[in-house]
Amino acid sequence: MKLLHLGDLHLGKYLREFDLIDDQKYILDQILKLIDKESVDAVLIAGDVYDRSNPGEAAIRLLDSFLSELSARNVQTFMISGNHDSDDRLNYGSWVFEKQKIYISAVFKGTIDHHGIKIGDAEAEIYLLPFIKASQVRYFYPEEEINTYEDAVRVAIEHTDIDDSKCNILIAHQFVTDNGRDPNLGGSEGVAAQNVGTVERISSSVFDRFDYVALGHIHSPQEVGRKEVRYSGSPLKYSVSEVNGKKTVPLITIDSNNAVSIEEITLVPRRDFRHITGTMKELLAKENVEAPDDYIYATLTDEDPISDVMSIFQQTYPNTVKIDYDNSHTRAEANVEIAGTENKKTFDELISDFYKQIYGNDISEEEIALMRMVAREAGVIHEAD
Ligand SMILES: [Mn+2]
Repeated sequence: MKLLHLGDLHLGKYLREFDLIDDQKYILDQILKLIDKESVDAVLIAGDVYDRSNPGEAAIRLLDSFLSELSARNVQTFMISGNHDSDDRLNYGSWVFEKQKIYISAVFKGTIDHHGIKIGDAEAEIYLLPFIKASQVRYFYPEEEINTYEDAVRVAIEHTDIDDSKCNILIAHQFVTDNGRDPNLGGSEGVAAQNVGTVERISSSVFDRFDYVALGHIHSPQEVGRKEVRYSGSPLKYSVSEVNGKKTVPLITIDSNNAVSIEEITLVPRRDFRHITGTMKELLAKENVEAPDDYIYATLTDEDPISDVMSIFQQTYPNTVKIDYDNSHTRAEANVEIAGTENKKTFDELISDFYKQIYGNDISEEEIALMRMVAREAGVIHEAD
């Protein structure tokens, strides 16, 4: 039996001003081709199906056609909601869809929904745990001590009847750590690691009873704690910070002895999202331009800012997403910023230090007065500073 693990589709997402719906359609078509090629029996979708709780028509149509294509192939679908989805909207029609072997769990009802799947000699039980918070589980079990998301998931598992002799597969959408070690964020999750409270972190060990855990929430593909507990990652790069990553999708095979094996398959997008670095002249030189339809993040090493640089770039690379500079000025600024945050120095002290670092001698009274005036005009400091 073969299962394909997907997550964080974020249908309807924009990359800055660029609507990604055509790229999403393309990648779902690639996934359907992969399903045909590998004779996949079931697809697991681990939440954040849509980018927003109130998805647009194009996103709804895209999910509709993807599910229809799966159903037409007799591929079973198991889908949960993530933190970006509206539970009730995603749950719409779910009991009707079950007749087509499309299983959706978007609303937590006290125990974890599960469905058996048997293909040839291989059998598995698929558990669907939608994104839950501590309060949602506390509501069902007021007598239990539930303070953290980990408590919530543990209690939900404890109250669900699980036959350990079977091959048990869980689909979940949570922030899962390996013994306190955070997963590597893609950057487009809508959560910053420093904002994730200890309350929300869940240790991968709560999933020890499961033979495979199909996770959603983190957009970089990776395992957490052991290779059978895994984030599929998003199928496309959804953030500038993901330009250097690669998108893969886990294909899980379960044999007749219930043994699980995992293969990571690379996804090739219609347009990649790439980071290029150099002077504008180098980057836009004909011989250096390749795949001009790709999404581009350009870092310019030119010493002076170039006016209207975005429109110049977009004549060659129409899908330029971001342009920044890496030159002596930006590096100096970065140094000042670091010094400033570390020591909370005054403006005068920062400028004096910086001056000394660059020129090797102290800044004069006249020069510092000039710097103060410029900084005030630029809005960096105010009269009171
Ligand atoms: Mn997500």
